[in-house]
Amino acid sequence: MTFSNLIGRGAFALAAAATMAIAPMGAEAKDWRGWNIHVEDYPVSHGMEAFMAEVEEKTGGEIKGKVFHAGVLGSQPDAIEQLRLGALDFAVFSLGPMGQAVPATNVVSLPFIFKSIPQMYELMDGAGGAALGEALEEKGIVALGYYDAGARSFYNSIQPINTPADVEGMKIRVMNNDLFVDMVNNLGGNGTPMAFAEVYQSIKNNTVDGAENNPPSYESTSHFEVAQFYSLTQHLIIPECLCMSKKAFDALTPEQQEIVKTAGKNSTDLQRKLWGEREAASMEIIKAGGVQVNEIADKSAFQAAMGPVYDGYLAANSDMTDLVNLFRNAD
Ligand code: BDP
Repeated sequence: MTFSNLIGRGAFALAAAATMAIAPMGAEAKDWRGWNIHVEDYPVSHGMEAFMAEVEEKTGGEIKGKVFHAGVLGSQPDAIEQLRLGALDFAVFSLGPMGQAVPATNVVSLPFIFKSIPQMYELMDGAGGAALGEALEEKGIVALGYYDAGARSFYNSIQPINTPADVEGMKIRVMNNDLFVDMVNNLGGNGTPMAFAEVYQSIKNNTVDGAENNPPSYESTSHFEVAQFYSLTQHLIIPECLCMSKKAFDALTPEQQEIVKTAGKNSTDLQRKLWGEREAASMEIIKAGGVQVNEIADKSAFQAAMGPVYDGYLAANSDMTDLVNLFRNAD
């Protein structure tokens, strides 16, 4: 290589570097990473894929990305931190284990706080969701929409649960949040926090007697194969958040931000529709798999047992009183 050739290359490299430096912010192609705890064929997963596809298409490929399913990028508590730091760009999180990072979200982890799924939609699409959105944003998370995760009910390998007395002495896995430990303990059981990925094995080897979840998660994880009593207590309705890293969101142009918000809304609509279909399908699968399902027409004994959970929570978090009342007193 001659000397003048070398000079020529150097000048080219300098020119290229200068072009990159003056390119407008947000103009470089982005390559997003999305975190998901669920398997690929699941309403959350389809919602996330649709979100990414719409963002990719509408930005003409300026933003590309990949959804990593089945929790391969780690547990939810770790993923929340990564998202806040910008190491992950988007995710769908249950608001259940979000309380530690964003205390206001604990309001939806209070048992029986919502009266029904339609009421949950109304609150989350209105004042309730807006209040939680602000709290999330203060912690570096942008809520683009709230997905449906139905209602959670208890399942176990011992017996049907019809009254709180049936929970007596049972070791029940819960998501990582003291409120859920308190919830099970106030029913006379032993609430045991544990990562989602460990539950199947723990029920199988009797480390725990059961857990609690919505029909699609109970089915998609095969927990129903090892815990064949499903009792429809429906004690928790916990929405999920299609969340973006505020760091990643703030790095977008205003046009891109609009595209992302619209895609978030569209994917939420899609996920909610798919959720209803999957719930029905999951109930069929578990029944065909030998599960004994029992309805609980009168849930008042379970609700009454939750009084101390509310009292303890409000005593320790008096600053949350107005927020709890906003949800609790809604029609
Ligand atoms: C599922 C939620 C998921 C939770 C899981 C759990 O969709 O986000 O991680 O429950 O129980 O219903 O851990």
